[in-house]
Amino acid sequence: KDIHVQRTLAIIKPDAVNKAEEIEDQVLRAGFSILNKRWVHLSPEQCSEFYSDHSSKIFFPSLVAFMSSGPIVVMELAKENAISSWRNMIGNTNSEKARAEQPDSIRAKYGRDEQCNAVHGSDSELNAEREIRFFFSRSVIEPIPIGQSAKDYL
Ligand code: DGI
Repeated sequence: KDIHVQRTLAIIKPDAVNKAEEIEDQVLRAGFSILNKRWVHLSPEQCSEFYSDHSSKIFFPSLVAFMSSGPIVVMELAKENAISSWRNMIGNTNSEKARAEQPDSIRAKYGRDEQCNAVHGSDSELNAEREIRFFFSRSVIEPIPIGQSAKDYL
């Protein structure tokens, strides 16, 4: 049988960092390895770069403002079929729809709507590679030391 270990990028967004430990527990219980983890607070410019695929969307300015509004937890995850596995575990982009169709999903439990939806997951191998590189192979984003809790930082 073909076992394909993949890597993906997960983000706990500003609206859910107060539940970071709870969410990380679920990540580990689902069988993911956390290869890398950082707390960061992105500038609006960095958020615009991260979401550049969405720059023409009507919601882009609002998305950038939200994602730069506070600290986030960024994790590089590994598992068999990590990309689809994590996307399936987080549920629909719209948290209300996630609650209707997949009540045990992360967005159903921790998200509010289609913008404040608690978590991010890469949607392809190409994007996973780009996103992992964005956070873990540059020094321009100042890290908040791992181990510092959200409430110490906020
Ligand atoms: O890959 P996803 O995060 O599930 O969804 P996506 O790539 O279509 O959109 C990226 C993010 O942009 C999403 O997590 C939240 C935000 N977004 C998507 N659709 C809307 C939106 N934000 C607002 N305000 N309105 C939308 O319709």
